[in-house]
Amino acid sequence: MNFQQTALSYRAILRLNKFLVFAFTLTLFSLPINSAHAAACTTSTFSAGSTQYVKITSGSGCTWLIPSGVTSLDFVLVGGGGGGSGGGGTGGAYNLGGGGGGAGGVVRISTSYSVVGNNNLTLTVGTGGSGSPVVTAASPGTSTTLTYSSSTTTASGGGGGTQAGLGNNQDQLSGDGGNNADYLGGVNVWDGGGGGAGAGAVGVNGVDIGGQGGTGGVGGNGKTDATINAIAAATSSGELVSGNYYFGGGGGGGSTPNGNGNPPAGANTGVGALGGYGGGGYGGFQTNGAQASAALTNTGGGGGGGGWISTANDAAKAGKAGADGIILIRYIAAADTTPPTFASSSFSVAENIAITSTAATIRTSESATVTISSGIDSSQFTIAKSDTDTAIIKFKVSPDYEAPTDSGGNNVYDLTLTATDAAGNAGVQAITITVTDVLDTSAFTGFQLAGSAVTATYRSAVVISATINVAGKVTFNLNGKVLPGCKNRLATGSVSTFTATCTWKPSNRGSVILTASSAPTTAGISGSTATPLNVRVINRTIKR
Ligand SMILES: [Ca+2]
Ligand SMILES: [Ca+2]
Ligand SMILES: [Ca+2]
Ligand SMILES: [Ca+2]
Repeated sequence: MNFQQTALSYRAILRLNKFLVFAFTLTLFSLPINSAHAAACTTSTFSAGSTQYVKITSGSGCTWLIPSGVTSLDFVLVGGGGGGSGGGGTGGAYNLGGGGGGAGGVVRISTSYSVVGNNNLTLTVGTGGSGSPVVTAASPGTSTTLTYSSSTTTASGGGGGTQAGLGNNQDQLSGDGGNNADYLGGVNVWDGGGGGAGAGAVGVNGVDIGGQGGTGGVGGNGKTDATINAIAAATSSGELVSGNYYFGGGGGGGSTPNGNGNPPAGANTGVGALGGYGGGGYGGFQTNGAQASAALTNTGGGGGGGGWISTANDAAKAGKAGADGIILIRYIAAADTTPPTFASSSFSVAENIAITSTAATIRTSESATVTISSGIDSSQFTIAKSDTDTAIIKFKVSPDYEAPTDSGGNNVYDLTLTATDAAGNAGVQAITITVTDVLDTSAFTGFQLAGSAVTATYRSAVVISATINVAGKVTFNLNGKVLPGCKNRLATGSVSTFTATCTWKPSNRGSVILTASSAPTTAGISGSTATPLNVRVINRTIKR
Protein backbone atom coordinates (compact mmCIF):
# COMPACT_ATOMS: atom_id res chain seq x y z
CA MET A 1 0.00 0.00 0.00
CA ASN A 2 1.51 3.29 -1.01
CA PHE A 3 1.02 6.68 0.59
CA GLN A 4 -1.83 7.64 -1.69
CA GLN A 5 -3.87 4.54 -0.90
CA THR A 6 -3.30 4.94 2.85
CA ALA A 7 -4.61 8.48 2.76
CA LEU A 8 -7.68 7.40 0.83
CA SER A 9 -8.50 4.70 3.36
CA TYR A 10 -8.24 7.16 6.24
CA ARG A 11 -10.62 9.56 4.59
CA ALA A 12 -13.05 6.71 3.96
CA ILE A 13 -13.17 5.91 7.67
CA LEU A 14 -13.97 9.53 8.54
CA ARG A 15 -16.83 9.48 6.08
CA LEU A 16 -18.09 6.17 7.49
CA ASN A 17 -18.54 7.75 10.91
CA LYS A 18 -20.52 10.64 9.43
CA PHE A 19 -22.74 8.15 7.65
CA LEU A 20 -23.50 6.25 10.84
CA VAL A 21 -24.65 9.39 12.68
CA PHE A 22 -26.77 10.36 9.70
CA ALA A 23 -28.38 6.93 9.47
CA PHE A 24 -29.20 6.87 13.19
CA THR A 25 -30.91 10.26 12.91
CA LEU A 26 -32.97 9.03 9.98
CA THR A 27 -34.13 6.01 11.97
CA LEU A 28 -35.34 8.15 14.86
CA PHE A 29 -37.47 10.44 12.77
CA SER A 30 -38.67 8.28 9.92
CA LEU A 31 -42.43 7.75 9.85
CA PRO A 32 -44.17 4.48 9.00
CA ILE A 33 -45.42 4.37 5.44
CA ASN A 34 -49.18 4.51 5.16
CA SER A 35 -49.97 1.49 3.03
CA ALA A 36 -53.75 1.82 3.12
CA HIS A 37 -53.91 3.22 -0.38
CA ALA A 38 -50.57 2.09 -1.73
CA ALA A 39 -50.49 0.51 -5.15
CA ALA A 40 -49.70 -3.14 -5.56
CA CYS A 41 -46.11 -3.84 -6.53
CA THR A 42 -45.38 -4.95 -10.08
CA THR A 43 -44.11 -8.50 -9.82
CA SER A 44 -42.73 -11.33 -11.90
CA THR A 45 -43.61 -14.73 -10.52
CA PHE A 46 -41.99 -18.11 -10.94
CA SER A 47 -42.70 -21.51 -9.46
CA ALA A 48 -41.03 -24.86 -9.08
CA GLY A 49 -43.48 -27.34 -7.66
CA SER A 50 -44.97 -25.83 -4.52
CA THR A 51 -42.04 -23.38 -4.18
CA GLN A 52 -43.03 -19.93 -5.38
CA TYR A 53 -40.74 -17.04 -6.31
CA VAL A 54 -41.54 -13.35 -6.71
CA LYS A 55 -39.24 -10.77 -8.29
CA ILE A 56 -39.77 -7.03 -7.78
CA THR A 57 -37.42 -4.71 -9.64
CA SER A 58 -39.01 -1.31 -9.00
CA GLY A 59 -41.53 0.43 -6.80
CA SER A 60 -41.66 2.90 -3.97
CA GLY A 61 -43.97 2.14 -1.05
CA CYS A 62 -45.89 -0.41 -3.08
CA THR A 63 -47.55 -3.39 -1.43
CA TRP A 64 -47.33 -7.14 -1.84
CA LEU A 65 -49.90 -9.38 -0.24
CA ILE A 66 -48.63 -12.45 1.55
CA PRO A 67 -50.64 -15.30 -0.01
CA SER A 68 -53.27 -16.94 2.12
CA GLY A 69 -51.92 -19.66 4.38
CA VAL A 70 -48.26 -18.70 3.91
CA THR A 71 -46.45 -17.97 7.16
CA SER A 72 -42.77 -18.26 6.26
CA LEU A 73 -40.84 -16.45 3.55
CA ASP A 74 -37.23 -15.97 2.40
CA PHE A 75 -36.13 -12.59 1.11
CA VAL A 76 -33.15 -11.13 -0.66
CA LEU A 77 -33.04 -7.33 -0.56
CA VAL A 78 -30.44 -5.40 -2.54
CA GLY A 79 -29.99 -1.64 -2.32
CA GLY A 80 -29.23 0.58 -5.28
CA GLY A 81 -25.62 0.99 -6.31
CA GLY A 82 -23.89 4.33 -6.13
CA GLY A 83 -22.93 6.17 -9.27
CA GLY A 84 -19.38 6.45 -10.49
CA SER A 85 -17.66 9.80 -10.54
CA GLY A 86 -16.37 11.38 -13.70
CA GLY A 87 -12.69 11.52 -14.44
CA GLY A 88 -10.63 14.62 -14.94
CA GLY A 89 -9.39 17.20 -12.52
CA THR A 90 -9.59 20.85 -11.67
CA GLY A 91 -7.35 23.53 -13.01
CA GLY A 92 -6.76 21.73 -16.23
CA ALA A 93 -5.67 18.47 -14.62
CA TYR A 94 -7.67 16.30 -16.94
CA ASN A 95 -5.91 13.03 -16.67
CA LEU A 96 -7.23 11.85 -13.32
CA GLY A 97 -9.51 8.90 -12.55
CA GLY A 98 -12.89 9.26 -10.80
CA GLY A 99 -13.94 6.95 -7.98
CA GLY A 100 -16.30 4.06 -8.63
CA GLY A 101 -19.69 3.85 -6.96
CA GLY A 102 -20.22 1.81 -3.81
CA ALA A 103 -22.43 -1.24 -4.14
CA GLY A 104 -25.90 -1.57 -2.69
CA GLY A 105 -26.13 -3.51 0.55
CA VAL A 106 -27.41 -7.07 0.47
CA VAL A 107 -29.75 -8.51 3.10
CA ARG A 108 -31.00 -12.08 3.19
CA ILE A 109 -33.66 -12.96 5.71
CA SER A 110 -35.89 -15.90 6.37
CA THR A 111 -38.83 -14.81 8.45
CA SER A 112 -42.07 -16.14 9.89
CA TYR A 113 -45.20 -14.04 9.78
CA SER A 114 -48.37 -14.36 11.78
CA VAL A 115 -50.70 -14.21 8.86
CA VAL A 116 -54.24 -14.17 10.14
CA GLY A 117 -55.91 -12.37 7.29
CA ASN A 118 -54.63 -10.44 4.34
CA ASN A 119 -51.21 -9.16 5.30
CA ASN A 120 -49.45 -6.63 3.16
CA LEU A 121 -45.74 -6.05 2.99
CA THR A 122 -44.75 -2.52 2.01
CA LEU A 123 -41.78 -2.53 -0.33
CA THR A 124 -39.41 -0.03 -1.86
CA VAL A 125 -36.73 -1.00 -4.38
CA GLY A 126 -33.68 1.25 -4.18
CA THR A 127 -32.48 2.97 -7.31
CA GLY A 128 -28.96 3.36 -8.58
CA GLY A 129 -27.16 6.68 -8.26
CA SER A 130 -26.43 8.67 -11.37
CA GLY A 131 -22.98 8.66 -12.84
CA SER A 132 -21.52 12.11 -12.68
CA PRO A 133 -19.98 14.26 -15.38
CA VAL A 134 -16.30 14.95 -15.26
CA VAL A 135 -14.96 16.58 -12.11
CA THR A 136 -18.15 16.04 -10.11
CA ALA A 137 -19.02 13.72 -7.24
CA ALA A 138 -21.60 11.09 -8.10
CA SER A 139 -24.97 10.38 -6.49
CA PRO A 140 -25.47 7.57 -3.99
CA GLY A 141 -27.91 4.75 -4.55
CA THR A 142 -31.08 4.63 -2.45
CA SER A 143 -32.16 2.01 0.04
CA THR A 144 -34.31 -1.03 -0.54
CA THR A 145 -36.77 -1.60 2.29
CA LEU A 146 -39.33 -4.16 3.42
CA THR A 147 -41.89 -3.20 6.05
CA TYR A 148 -44.12 -5.70 7.82
CA SER A 149 -46.42 -4.27 10.45
CA SER A 150 -44.19 -1.48 11.80
CA SER A 151 -40.88 -3.32 11.41
CA THR A 152 -38.62 -2.36 8.54
CA THR A 153 -35.65 -4.23 7.09
CA THR A 154 -33.25 -2.13 5.02
CA ALA A 155 -30.58 -2.85 2.43
CA SER A 156 -28.93 0.52 2.02
CA GLY A 157 -27.80 2.18 -1.15
CA GLY A 158 -24.16 2.47 -2.09
CA GLY A 159 -22.32 5.75 -1.89
CA GLY A 160 -21.39 7.70 -4.98
CA GLY A 161 -17.78 7.91 -6.08
CA THR A 162 -15.98 11.16 -5.41
CA GLN A 163 -14.30 13.28 -8.00
CA ALA A 164 -10.66 13.55 -8.70
CA GLY A 165 -8.26 16.41 -8.50
CA LEU A 166 -9.59 18.70 -5.80
CA GLY A 167 -6.18 20.11 -5.20
CA ASN A 168 -2.55 19.80 -6.01
CA ASN A 169 -1.73 17.36 -3.26
CA GLN A 170 -0.78 14.03 -4.54
CA ASP A 171 -3.36 12.20 -2.41
CA GLN A 172 -6.17 14.22 -3.93
CA LEU A 173 -5.39 13.52 -7.51
CA SER A 174 -7.80 10.64 -7.85
CA GLY A 175 -11.40 10.14 -6.81
CA ASP A 176 -12.32 7.97 -3.85
CA GLY A 177 -14.57 5.02 -4.31
CA GLY A 178 -18.06 5.16 -2.87
CA ASN A 179 -18.80 3.24 0.31
CA ASN A 180 -21.78 1.45 1.65
CA ALA A 181 -21.62 2.04 5.34
CA ASP A 182 -24.89 3.47 6.57
CA TYR A 183 -25.96 0.36 8.41
CA LEU A 184 -24.15 -1.90 10.79
CA GLY A 185 -24.62 -5.26 9.20
CA GLY A 186 -25.27 -8.45 11.10
CA VAL A 187 -26.19 -12.02 10.34
CA ASN A 188 -27.05 -12.28 6.66
CA VAL A 189 -26.67 -8.54 6.22
CA TRP A 190 -23.80 -7.53 4.06
CA ASP A 191 -22.19 -4.21 3.36
CA GLY A 192 -21.96 -3.88 -0.37
CA GLY A 193 -18.56 -3.77 -1.87
CA GLY A 194 -16.94 -0.38 -1.93
CA GLY A 195 -16.16 1.30 -5.17
CA GLY A 196 -12.62 1.41 -6.42
CA ALA A 197 -10.60 4.57 -6.24
CA GLY A 198 -9.63 6.21 -9.46
CA ALA A 199 -6.06 6.31 -10.58
CA GLY A 200 -4.16 9.47 -10.01
CA ALA A 201 -1.65 11.00 -12.27
CA VAL A 202 1.62 11.95 -10.70
CA GLY A 203 3.38 15.09 -11.74
CA VAL A 204 2.84 18.78 -12.24
CA ASN A 205 -0.83 19.66 -12.07
CA GLY A 206 -2.51 21.18 -15.06
CA VAL A 207 -0.52 19.72 -17.85
CA ASP A 208 -0.58 16.62 -19.91
CA ILE A 209 1.67 14.57 -17.73
CA GLY A 210 2.21 11.49 -19.79
CA GLY A 211 3.94 8.42 -18.65
CA GLN A 212 2.62 8.75 -15.12
CA GLY A 213 -0.75 7.09 -15.18
CA GLY A 214 -2.12 4.33 -13.08
CA THR A 215 -4.62 1.60 -12.68
CA GLY A 216 -7.99 2.38 -11.15
CA GLY A 217 -8.87 0.66 -7.91
CA VAL A 218 -10.88 -2.50 -8.13
CA GLY A 219 -14.44 -2.53 -6.83
CA GLY A 220 -15.43 -4.52 -3.78
CA ASN A 221 -16.69 -8.06 -4.03
CA GLY A 222 -20.29 -8.83 -4.69
CA LYS A 223 -22.18 -11.13 -2.32
CA THR A 224 -23.42 -14.64 -2.82
CA ASP A 225 -24.32 -17.66 -0.76
CA ALA A 226 -26.33 -20.83 -1.21
CA THR A 227 -29.71 -19.22 -0.53
CA ILE A 228 -28.99 -16.27 -2.79
CA ASN A 229 -27.89 -18.68 -5.48
CA ALA A 230 -31.07 -20.73 -5.23
CA ILE A 231 -33.41 -17.75 -5.36
CA ALA A 232 -31.44 -15.86 -7.98
CA ALA A 233 -31.20 -18.90 -10.25
CA ALA A 234 -34.96 -19.53 -10.03
CA THR A 235 -35.70 -15.92 -10.95
CA SER A 236 -32.86 -15.34 -13.44
CA SER A 237 -31.52 -12.50 -11.31
CA GLY A 238 -28.09 -11.28 -10.28
CA GLU A 239 -24.82 -11.56 -12.08
CA LEU A 240 -23.80 -15.11 -12.86
CA VAL A 241 -20.09 -15.77 -12.53
CA SER A 242 -18.60 -19.25 -12.36
CA GLY A 243 -21.85 -20.84 -11.23
CA ASN A 244 -22.63 -18.30 -8.52
CA TYR A 245 -25.11 -15.44 -8.58
CA TYR A 246 -23.76 -12.19 -7.15
CA PHE A 247 -25.39 -8.98 -6.02
CA GLY A 248 -23.87 -5.69 -4.89
CA GLY A 249 -20.43 -5.40 -6.39
CA GLY A 250 -18.55 -2.09 -6.19
CA GLY A 251 -17.77 -0.14 -9.29
CA GLY A 252 -14.16 0.07 -10.38
CA GLY A 253 -12.22 3.32 -10.35
CA GLY A 254 -11.28 5.04 -13.55
CA SER A 255 -7.76 4.57 -14.82
CA THR A 256 -5.35 6.96 -16.47
CA PRO A 257 -2.92 6.27 -19.26
CA ASN A 258 0.52 5.11 -18.47
CA GLY A 259 2.26 7.30 -20.90
CA ASN A 260 0.87 8.81 -24.05
CA GLY A 261 0.24 5.47 -25.60
CA ASN A 262 -2.07 2.66 -24.60
CA PRO A 263 -3.85 2.80 -21.25
CA PRO A 264 -3.04 0.12 -18.76
CA ALA A 265 -5.45 -2.52 -17.59
CA GLY A 266 -7.73 -0.55 -15.31
CA ALA A 267 -10.48 -1.36 -12.89
CA ASN A 268 -12.48 -4.35 -13.89
CA THR A 269 -15.74 -6.02 -13.06
CA GLY A 270 -14.02 -8.35 -10.71
CA VAL A 271 -14.50 -11.51 -12.69
CA GLY A 272 -11.49 -13.55 -11.84
CA ALA A 273 -10.11 -10.79 -9.65
CA LEU A 274 -10.83 -9.13 -6.34
CA GLY A 275 -13.16 -6.55 -7.79
CA GLY A 276 -16.88 -6.60 -7.21
CA TYR A 277 -19.42 -7.31 -9.87
CA GLY A 278 -20.36 -3.75 -10.51
CA GLY A 279 -19.44 -1.63 -13.43
CA GLY A 280 -15.86 -1.23 -14.33
CA GLY A 281 -14.29 2.17 -14.68
CA TYR A 282 -15.39 3.92 -17.78
CA GLY A 283 -12.12 4.68 -19.38
CA GLY A 284 -10.51 1.94 -17.35
CA PHE A 285 -10.05 -1.38 -19.00
CA GLN A 286 -10.93 -4.89 -18.10
CA THR A 287 -8.19 -7.42 -17.88
CA ASN A 288 -9.24 -8.80 -21.22
CA GLY A 289 -8.58 -5.44 -22.74
CA ALA A 290 -12.18 -4.56 -23.54
CA GLN A 291 -13.61 -1.34 -22.20
CA ALA A 292 -15.52 -1.92 -18.99
CA SER A 293 -19.29 -1.84 -18.94
CA ALA A 294 -21.87 -0.39 -16.58
CA ALA A 295 -23.29 -2.42 -13.70
CA LEU A 296 -25.86 -5.03 -14.66
CA THR A 297 -29.50 -4.08 -14.25
CA ASN A 298 -31.05 -4.76 -10.82
CA THR A 299 -27.92 -6.15 -9.23
CA GLY A 300 -27.19 -3.20 -6.93
CA GLY A 301 -23.75 -2.84 -8.49
CA GLY A 302 -21.88 0.45 -8.27
CA GLY A 303 -21.19 2.43 -11.39
CA GLY A 304 -17.68 2.66 -12.70
CA GLY A 305 -15.60 5.77 -12.24
CA GLY A 306 -14.65 7.77 -15.26
CA GLY A 307 -11.07 7.52 -16.40
CA TRP A 308 -8.97 9.17 -18.98
CA ILE A 309 -8.36 7.24 -22.14
CA SER A 310 -6.33 9.46 -24.33
CA THR A 311 -3.27 11.58 -24.32
CA ALA A 312 -5.48 14.47 -25.33
CA ASN A 313 -6.87 16.76 -22.66
CA ASP A 314 -10.45 16.40 -23.86
CA ALA A 315 -10.86 12.72 -23.13
CA ALA A 316 -11.82 12.62 -19.46
CA LYS A 317 -14.93 10.48 -19.20
CA ALA A 318 -18.14 10.68 -17.17
CA GLY A 319 -18.88 8.08 -14.52
CA LYS A 320 -21.42 5.34 -15.00
CA ALA A 321 -24.70 4.99 -13.12
CA GLY A 322 -25.14 2.43 -10.40
CA ALA A 323 -27.64 -0.37 -10.89
CA ASP A 324 -31.07 -0.41 -9.25
CA GLY A 325 -31.63 -2.83 -6.41
CA ILE A 326 -34.05 -5.74 -6.30
CA ILE A 327 -36.35 -7.67 -3.96
CA LEU A 328 -36.64 -11.45 -4.31
CA ILE A 329 -39.13 -13.51 -2.33
CA ARG A 330 -39.39 -17.27 -1.90
CA TYR A 331 -42.11 -19.23 -0.13
CA ILE A 332 -43.85 -22.56 -0.08
CA ALA A 333 -47.42 -22.30 -1.31
CA ALA A 334 -49.95 -23.36 1.30
CA ALA A 335 -51.66 -26.70 0.71
CA ASP A 336 -55.02 -26.39 -1.03
CA THR A 337 -57.80 -27.81 1.13
CA THR A 338 -60.65 -25.81 -0.35
CA PRO A 339 -63.00 -27.51 -2.82
CA PRO A 340 -64.18 -25.60 -5.87
CA THR A 341 -67.59 -23.96 -5.70
CA PHE A 342 -70.10 -23.35 -8.47
CA ALA A 343 -71.19 -19.92 -9.61
CA SER A 344 -74.79 -20.95 -10.35
CA SER A 345 -77.17 -23.85 -9.82
CA SER A 346 -80.09 -23.06 -12.11
CA PHE A 347 -80.13 -22.55 -15.83
CA SER A 348 -82.77 -22.15 -18.49
CA VAL A 349 -82.72 -22.61 -22.20
CA ALA A 350 -85.30 -22.29 -24.96
CA GLU A 351 -86.66 -25.46 -26.50
CA ASN A 352 -85.34 -26.68 -29.87
CA ILE A 353 -81.74 -25.76 -28.97
CA ALA A 354 -79.27 -27.59 -31.18
CA ILE A 355 -77.25 -30.40 -29.65
CA THR A 356 -74.12 -28.47 -30.67
CA SER A 357 -75.21 -25.39 -28.70
CA THR A 358 -74.58 -24.61 -25.03
CA ALA A 359 -77.44 -25.47 -22.71
CA ALA A 360 -75.59 -24.39 -19.55
CA THR A 361 -72.22 -22.72 -18.91
CA ILE A 362 -70.74 -24.04 -15.65
CA ARG A 363 -68.24 -21.78 -13.90
CA THR A 364 -66.22 -22.85 -10.89
CA SER A 365 -64.31 -20.81 -8.34
CA GLU A 366 -60.95 -22.24 -9.41
CA SER A 367 -59.40 -24.50 -12.00
CA ALA A 368 -61.24 -27.81 -11.78
CA THR A 369 -62.37 -30.89 -13.63
CA VAL A 370 -66.16 -30.92 -13.80
CA THR A 371 -68.16 -34.10 -14.37
CA ILE A 372 -71.85 -35.03 -14.39
CA SER A 373 -71.76 -37.32 -11.40
CA SER A 374 -75.42 -38.16 -10.86
CA GLY A 375 -78.95 -36.81 -11.24
CA ILE A 376 -82.16 -38.38 -12.52
CA ASP A 377 -81.89 -36.75 -15.96
CA SER A 378 -78.09 -36.94 -16.22
CA SER A 379 -78.04 -39.42 -19.10
CA GLN A 380 -79.56 -36.82 -21.43
CA PHE A 381 -76.53 -34.48 -21.31
CA THR A 382 -72.88 -34.24 -22.29
CA ILE A 383 -70.24 -32.08 -20.59
CA ALA A 384 -66.93 -30.72 -21.88
CA LYS A 385 -64.28 -28.38 -20.49
CA SER A 386 -63.90 -25.07 -22.30
CA ASP A 387 -61.14 -23.61 -20.13
CA THR A 388 -59.64 -24.27 -16.72
CA ASP A 389 -62.66 -23.12 -14.73
CA THR A 390 -65.48 -23.37 -17.25
CA ALA A 391 -67.42 -26.37 -18.57
CA ILE A 392 -70.18 -26.54 -21.15
CA ILE A 393 -73.27 -28.77 -20.91
CA LYS A 394 -75.26 -29.78 -24.02
CA PHE A 395 -78.36 -31.85 -24.69
CA LYS A 396 -77.83 -35.17 -26.44
CA VAL A 397 -81.23 -34.68 -28.14
CA SER A 398 -82.75 -31.30 -28.88
CA PRO A 399 -85.47 -30.71 -26.25
CA ASP A 400 -89.12 -30.14 -27.22
CA TYR A 401 -91.17 -28.17 -24.75
CA GLU A 402 -94.34 -29.77 -25.98
CA ALA A 403 -92.81 -33.22 -25.52
CA PRO A 404 -90.53 -33.08 -22.46
CA THR A 405 -88.27 -36.04 -21.70
CA ASP A 406 -87.27 -35.15 -18.13
CA SER A 407 -88.39 -37.07 -15.11
CA GLY A 408 -91.76 -35.68 -14.12
CA GLY A 409 -92.32 -34.21 -17.56
CA ASN A 410 -92.24 -30.63 -16.27
CA ASN A 411 -89.38 -29.44 -18.51
CA VAL A 412 -87.07 -29.13 -15.47
CA TYR A 413 -84.08 -31.40 -15.97
CA ASP A 414 -82.15 -32.43 -12.85
CA LEU A 415 -78.49 -33.40 -12.74
CA THR A 416 -75.63 -33.26 -10.24
CA LEU A 417 -72.11 -32.01 -10.99
CA THR A 418 -68.81 -32.66 -9.24
CA ALA A 419 -65.84 -30.23 -9.60
CA THR A 420 -62.44 -31.55 -8.55
CA ASP A 421 -59.40 -29.27 -8.18
CA ALA A 422 -55.76 -30.19 -8.75
CA ALA A 423 -55.33 -31.12 -5.08
CA GLY A 424 -58.25 -33.52 -5.28
CA ASN A 425 -60.76 -31.40 -3.35
CA ALA A 426 -64.25 -32.06 -4.73
CA GLY A 427 -67.28 -29.81 -4.66
CA VAL A 428 -70.75 -31.21 -5.50
CA GLN A 429 -73.65 -29.16 -6.86
CA ALA A 430 -77.18 -30.18 -7.93
CA ILE A 431 -78.36 -28.08 -10.85
CA THR A 432 -81.52 -27.70 -12.88
CA ILE A 433 -81.83 -26.88 -16.55
CA THR A 434 -85.32 -25.60 -17.37
CA VAL A 435 -86.53 -25.79 -20.96
CA THR A 436 -88.74 -22.83 -21.84
CA ASP A 437 -91.48 -22.67 -24.45
CA VAL A 438 -91.19 -20.90 -27.73
CA LEU A 439 -93.99 -20.41 -30.26
CA ASP A 440 -92.96 -23.17 -32.59
CA THR A 441 -96.36 -24.63 -33.64
CA SER A 442 -99.76 -23.11 -34.45
CA ALA A 443 -102.86 -24.31 -32.64
CA PHE A 444 -106.60 -24.14 -33.27
CA THR A 445 -108.48 -22.43 -30.47
CA GLY A 446 -111.87 -22.76 -32.15
CA PHE A 447 -113.51 -24.80 -34.96
CA GLN A 448 -117.28 -24.87 -35.29
CA LEU A 449 -120.44 -24.31 -37.35
CA ALA A 450 -122.33 -21.08 -36.86
CA GLY A 451 -124.05 -21.20 -33.53
CA SER A 452 -122.00 -24.21 -32.60
CA ALA A 453 -124.59 -26.35 -34.31
CA VAL A 454 -123.97 -30.08 -34.59
CA THR A 455 -126.31 -30.45 -37.57
CA ALA A 456 -126.42 -28.81 -40.97
CA THR A 457 -129.32 -28.54 -43.40
CA TYR A 458 -129.24 -30.17 -46.80
CA ARG A 459 -128.63 -27.54 -49.56
CA SER A 460 -128.69 -24.74 -47.05
CA ALA A 461 -125.58 -22.56 -46.62
CA VAL A 462 -123.83 -22.55 -43.25
CA VAL A 463 -120.68 -20.79 -42.15
CA ILE A 464 -117.81 -22.80 -40.68
CA SER A 465 -115.29 -20.78 -38.70
CA ALA A 466 -111.83 -21.68 -37.46
CA THR A 467 -109.70 -19.66 -35.03
CA ILE A 468 -105.91 -20.08 -34.83
CA ASN A 469 -103.32 -18.53 -32.53
CA VAL A 470 -100.94 -17.19 -35.19
CA ALA A 471 -101.42 -15.38 -38.48
CA GLY A 472 -101.89 -17.76 -41.38
CA LYS A 473 -104.35 -19.46 -43.71
CA VAL A 474 -106.82 -22.25 -43.11
CA THR A 475 -108.01 -24.97 -45.47
CA PHE A 476 -111.36 -26.62 -44.72
CA ASN A 477 -112.09 -30.26 -45.64
CA LEU A 478 -115.14 -32.47 -45.87
CA ASN A 479 -114.51 -36.19 -45.50
CA GLY A 480 -110.86 -35.59 -46.41
CA LYS A 481 -111.51 -33.46 -49.52
CA VAL A 482 -111.12 -29.72 -49.75
CA LEU A 483 -114.41 -27.90 -49.67
CA PRO A 484 -114.92 -25.82 -52.84
CA GLY A 485 -113.82 -22.22 -52.27
CA CYS A 486 -112.38 -23.06 -48.83
CA LYS A 487 -108.75 -23.65 -49.60
CA ASN A 488 -106.17 -21.32 -47.94
CA ARG A 489 -108.72 -18.96 -46.44
CA LEU A 490 -106.92 -16.00 -44.85
CA ALA A 491 -107.34 -15.83 -41.10
CA THR A 492 -107.77 -12.27 -39.92
CA GLY A 493 -107.32 -10.86 -36.46
CA SER A 494 -104.52 -9.82 -34.16
CA VAL A 495 -102.24 -10.92 -31.34
CA SER A 496 -103.19 -14.55 -30.81
CA THR A 497 -106.68 -14.67 -32.31
CA PHE A 498 -106.99 -15.04 -36.08
CA THR A 499 -110.22 -16.32 -37.65
CA ALA A 500 -110.94 -17.79 -41.10
CA THR A 501 -114.38 -18.78 -42.43
CA CYS A 502 -115.85 -21.05 -45.10
CA THR A 503 -119.41 -21.15 -46.44
CA TRP A 504 -120.62 -24.70 -46.93
CA LYS A 505 -123.83 -25.81 -48.66
CA PRO A 506 -124.19 -29.55 -47.96
CA SER A 507 -124.96 -31.59 -51.07
CA ASN A 508 -125.43 -34.93 -49.32
CA ARG A 509 -127.41 -36.06 -46.36
CA GLY A 510 -126.11 -38.07 -43.43
CA SER A 511 -123.04 -37.89 -41.20
CA VAL A 512 -119.90 -36.17 -42.43
CA ILE A 513 -116.57 -35.22 -40.92
CA LEU A 514 -115.26 -31.66 -41.20
CA THR A 515 -111.60 -30.90 -40.63
CA ALA A 516 -109.31 -27.86 -40.92
CA SER A 517 -105.54 -27.39 -41.23
CA SER A 518 -103.46 -24.27 -40.71
CA ALA A 519 -100.53 -22.83 -42.64
CA PRO A 520 -98.84 -20.17 -40.48
CA THR A 521 -97.45 -17.13 -42.26
CA THR A 522 -94.24 -17.02 -40.17
CA ALA A 523 -91.44 -19.39 -41.17
CA GLY A 524 -90.34 -21.82 -38.46
CA ILE A 525 -93.81 -22.27 -37.03
CA SER A 526 -95.36 -25.55 -38.05
CA GLY A 527 -99.01 -25.95 -39.04
CA SER A 528 -101.58 -27.92 -37.11
CA THR A 529 -104.88 -29.68 -37.59
CA ALA A 530 -108.13 -28.91 -35.81
CA THR A 531 -110.01 -31.51 -33.84
CA PRO A 532 -112.50 -32.99 -36.41
CA LEU A 533 -116.15 -32.02 -36.23
CA ASN A 534 -118.83 -34.73 -36.69
CA VAL A 535 -121.87 -33.17 -38.37
CA ARG A 536 -125.17 -34.70 -39.43
CA VAL A 537 -126.76 -33.23 -42.52
CA ILE A 538 -130.56 -33.26 -42.29
CA ASN A 539 -133.51 -32.35 -44.56
CA ARG A 540 -134.97 -28.90 -44.67
CA THR A 541 -137.64 -28.26 -42.16
CA ILE A 542 -141.05 -28.25 -43.98
CA LYS A 543 -142.88 -25.01 -43.55
CA ARG A 544 -146.43 -25.32 -42.42
CA1 LIG B 1 -59.00 -25.71 -4.15
CA1 LIG C 1 -91.89 -27.78 -29.56
CA1 LIG D 1 -88.42 -32.77 -14.10
CA1 LIG E 1 -93.51 -24.58 -28.11
